[in-house]
Amino acid sequence: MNAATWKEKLSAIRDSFSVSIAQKPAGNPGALELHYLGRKGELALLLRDLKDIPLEERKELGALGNTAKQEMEAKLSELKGAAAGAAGPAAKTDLDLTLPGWPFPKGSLHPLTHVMNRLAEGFLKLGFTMADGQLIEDDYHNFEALNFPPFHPARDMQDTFYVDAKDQLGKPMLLRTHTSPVQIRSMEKQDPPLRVFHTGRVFRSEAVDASHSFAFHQIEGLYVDKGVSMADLKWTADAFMKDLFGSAVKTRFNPSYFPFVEPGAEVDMSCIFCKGGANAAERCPVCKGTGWLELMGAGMVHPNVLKGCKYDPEKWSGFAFGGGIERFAMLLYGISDMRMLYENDLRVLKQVQ
Ligand code: FA5
Repeated sequence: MNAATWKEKLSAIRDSFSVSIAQKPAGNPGALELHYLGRKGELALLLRDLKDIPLEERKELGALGNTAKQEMEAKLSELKGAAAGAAGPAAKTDLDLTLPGWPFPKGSLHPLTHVMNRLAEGFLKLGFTMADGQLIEDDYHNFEALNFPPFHPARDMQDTFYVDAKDQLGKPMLLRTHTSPVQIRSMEKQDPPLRVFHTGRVFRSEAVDASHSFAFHQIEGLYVDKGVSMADLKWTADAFMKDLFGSAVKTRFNPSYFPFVEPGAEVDMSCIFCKGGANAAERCPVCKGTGWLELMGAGMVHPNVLKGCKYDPEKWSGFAFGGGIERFAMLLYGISDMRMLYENDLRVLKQVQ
């Protein structure tokens, strides 16, 4: 090949490269690069032909070839930049990773759930296990097995919702009025000794006011073993109150009546607001100046209840207690009206998290 032919070939390659670049502004720059500048590309092969050209002409042609190569490389890198820009937001984007995160409101547990979880933690620590119960009960488990015979006046203490279904004895089923049926169901399921607690919803046909609801929550505890006494009940009630309200609180027992315990008691706790009356300059509105708050019912399991569950009362004894969760929540969070716990007003819920 002579120098003139070589120059013509170089000029043809440059022209065809210019046409290709113009036709594919955002095309595949890699393919063009390979076609013209690759090891077996058109320009590379032409440059290799220089070896056949006489030395004195070769220098000039070599310089022309190198200039053409540099121009092509410059055009190709321009094309690569344009292709990257067209590839989308990853290459060119408005995303600003330094901006703060999108505000996402975090949910939290309802105060009643929170209190039930705290109680559960406390009783699990004392060696109690969590027992199951059911919201729709039969007359036997809610009343009769708990020593409330039919027409017993104590039934009047718990105004009952009946549902449109009958139990195996043909008696109407009901919404449980307290968590005490869990005592019976636990003893039916398990031989003594046993130590269980349960938290859950109960229902009474009552007018709603600041301290009463028709659906509320209770905790129930039951411990049956050999030689269990009132002293064990007093220690457990005291430990339970201290765990929830702090080690400074005191507990006291007042005689009371529930058909399923004998003796029965109301458990009072020293008022956490006026510190048991000690700090009350005026009459405390929460404990009404008495220095004590009534918190739970409790007592030693009645022998009739043990017998009904096939536990021998000569061999086994036990204590049981039950209290209202709403009452605990109101005291813990300083809520004066129980209805606030059911309205789900965020202004209240956010204060008691
Ligand atoms: C009982 O329900 C017994 N089962 C407690 C018990 C268990 C006694 C084991 C002995 C042994 P009482 O009816 O007092 O007892 O209710 C217990 C608690 O439930 C009350 O102290 C109160 O805090 C709460 N309570 C009762 N009625 C309502 C109501 N209408 N609304 C909200 N809380 C209530």
